[in-house]
Amino acid sequence: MSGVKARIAAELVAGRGRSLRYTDVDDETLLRQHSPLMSPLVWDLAHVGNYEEQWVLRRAGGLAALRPDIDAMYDAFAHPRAERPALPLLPPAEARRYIAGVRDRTLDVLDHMDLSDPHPLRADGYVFGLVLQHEQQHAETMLATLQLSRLPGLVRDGALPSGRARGHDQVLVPAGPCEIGTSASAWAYDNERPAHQVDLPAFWIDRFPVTNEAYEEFVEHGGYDDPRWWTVDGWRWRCARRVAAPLFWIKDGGRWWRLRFGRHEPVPPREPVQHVSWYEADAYARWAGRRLPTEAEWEKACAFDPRTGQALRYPWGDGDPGPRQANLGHRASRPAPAGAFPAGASPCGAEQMIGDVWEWTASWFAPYPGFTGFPYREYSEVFFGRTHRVLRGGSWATHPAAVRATFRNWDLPVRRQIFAGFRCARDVTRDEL
Ligand code: AVJ
Ligand code: FE
Repeated sequence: MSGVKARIAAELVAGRGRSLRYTDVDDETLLRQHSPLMSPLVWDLAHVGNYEEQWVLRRAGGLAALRPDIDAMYDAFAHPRAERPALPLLPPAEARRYIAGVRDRTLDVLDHMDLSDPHPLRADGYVFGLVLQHEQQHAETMLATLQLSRLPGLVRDGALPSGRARGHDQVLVPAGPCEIGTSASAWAYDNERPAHQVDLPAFWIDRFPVTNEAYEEFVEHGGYDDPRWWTVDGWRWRCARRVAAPLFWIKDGGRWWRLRFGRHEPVPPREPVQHVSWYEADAYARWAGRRLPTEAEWEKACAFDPRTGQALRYPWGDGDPGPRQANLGHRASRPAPAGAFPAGASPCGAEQMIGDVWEWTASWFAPYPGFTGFPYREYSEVFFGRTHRVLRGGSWATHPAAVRATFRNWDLPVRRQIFAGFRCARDVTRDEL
């Protein structure tokens, strides 16, 4: 096998390992809907296999359908999440057998595929990048389901570097044009394409994501009780849901605790805050006299290298993420404290842009100029508009294969079960110029 094929095979194995680990629980837990926001875990499990069957085996590999009868059941658009538990889903053992059978054939298709074939699904192994990123994205979704289920287990206590610096520190990103998105990255999604220039004025951005201790000040200073800090929609949401702190925070004995995979623990002051909605992130930023960065600002702070005028694949360069650069891939079931990854700093000095927590941006999820939907409209296109906000940078639960400086994630502004936090930005004032 070629180096590229060996890498694809290894990434496929890694993703499947996660899917199986996160579903290594009793059948009742797999079949139950732990939250109306999430699918039963067994739905995700068979869905990743069915996606792989449709894209790798049928469309790219030209094989006959194995289970066309279940396509509709695992089509995310045919059945909203709330309906999924009522479907005649494959029972766990059958789901595991089905996805293993698909995977055997996938490896066979890989073995025989000519990766220099110009067919858009086959060139550079695009279709394998598609399914392996898809499975990793669902692995993260499964972790969010497990966190919502409040079941113990699957919590990992892997070591993470400790933080060094204190918060509130901002770095300056100089004015000037910068390349946003990519046309070259072989496995980039349609929504990351094409590369285009954006000219931005100078701005300041936080060196670190906002920490729990900084966010707690907002909570304790009545940030949730003052409509001045909230947008109209945000205030309405906060009142209707009676939100007073991040999801999974509980006040007891005069201090804040958090629930993490079924365990209560004191809120760790130096970790980035997570489980906040876009509305909360936006309100905090206004309270702090700042704002959320736009996604172009975020990407420039993450990847623009003023020495070359080029954008890097990651803040530290083009090399794959290493353990000293970012907290990715579920090493531990939490973000690392602010300042834990000085080796992962971007050229402008921003840290922890990749990994730890997804970061909400000010931007709606919208197409780049020249966008073309590929390979299907339902991946990105149907979500464009003033409905979903863009998140960047990946979380501790994101696999390295499913994040890079140009990667765009999106969600509704009310969502809090994802591993999302934020950092703030602000304009450069006249006397700072
Ligand atoms: C990019 C995380 C918003 O989970 O809805 C999974 C990824 N698309 N299956 C999602 C996705 C199809 C998507 N997000
Ligand atoms: Fe999916």
